Amino acid sequence: MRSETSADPHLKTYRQLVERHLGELFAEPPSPYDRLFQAARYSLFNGGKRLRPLLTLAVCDLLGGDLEIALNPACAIEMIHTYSLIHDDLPSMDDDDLRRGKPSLHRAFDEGLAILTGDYLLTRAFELLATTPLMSDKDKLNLIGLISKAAGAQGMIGGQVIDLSGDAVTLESLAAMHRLKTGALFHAAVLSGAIVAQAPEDHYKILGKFASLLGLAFQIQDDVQDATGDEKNYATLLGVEKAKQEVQRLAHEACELLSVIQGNHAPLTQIVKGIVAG
Ligand code: GRG
Repeated sequence: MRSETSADPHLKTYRQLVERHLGELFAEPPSPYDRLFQAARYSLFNGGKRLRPLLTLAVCDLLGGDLEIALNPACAIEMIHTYSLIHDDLPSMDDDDLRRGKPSLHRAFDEGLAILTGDYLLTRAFELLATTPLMSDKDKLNLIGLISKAAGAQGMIGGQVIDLSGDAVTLESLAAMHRLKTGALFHAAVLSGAIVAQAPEDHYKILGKFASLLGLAFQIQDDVQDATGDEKNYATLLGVEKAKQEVQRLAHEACELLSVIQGNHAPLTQIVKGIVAG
């Protein structure tokens, strides 16, 4: 994915903007809770692909929006994604010792601090949205509504609860679970770019469909890479070859949808290619 995202000069610029903005947001002055910022930085600057903020910036750019204004929602979504990974790695969840090849946060620090760092990133994300400069109160409220729904019971947390229940064992129930667990945040990332760019009403439906197809392609591709056969996922239910074909089909359909929107599709198309490439 990294080679795909650096292949497009726009994506390279978006990535630099995201890194700079996150760097500024988490360059905290010394405080009695220094360890919290150290822990937040450990997880935020740990080799993530920045897929979701890149999507927000690419959609905003496609629609002629201001990238500087899009940076707060883009980074807020990356902070929420990071919190979900920290909590997902905890002993009471997946109990993972490694994240992106390095010790997970609760291993590098301690479990209590990992819980608090996740909580901090989630709450700080909404503080950031509420205090975004140069944005109307209406747009801020729209973003807060969109992103909180995607992170909550009707999105990521709801999907995680279904996942933990172990009930998602058919293709249909897996799709429904992933639509909430991972798809909802992709959806919010795409539509946040549209909100910042003041997209015309008819674009929301197209971009929403684009995000749903992309979210599913991402999840199936993740399952293909993770197909050990010991748990029910797309690759084990469909077979690896069919799952790969499904990723291609979804990606193609997603890119086709963009053709009705005028502008430079190259950065978004490149993100889709990066997802397909895994
Ligand atoms: C709120 C505890 C809690 C969990 C929510 C989203 C989620 C449920 C947990 C995250 C863990 C997980 C394995 C999600 C599946 C999707 C996935 C592979 C996420 C990783 O996303 P990438 O590839 O990550 O964008 P990077 O490392 O690039 O940031």
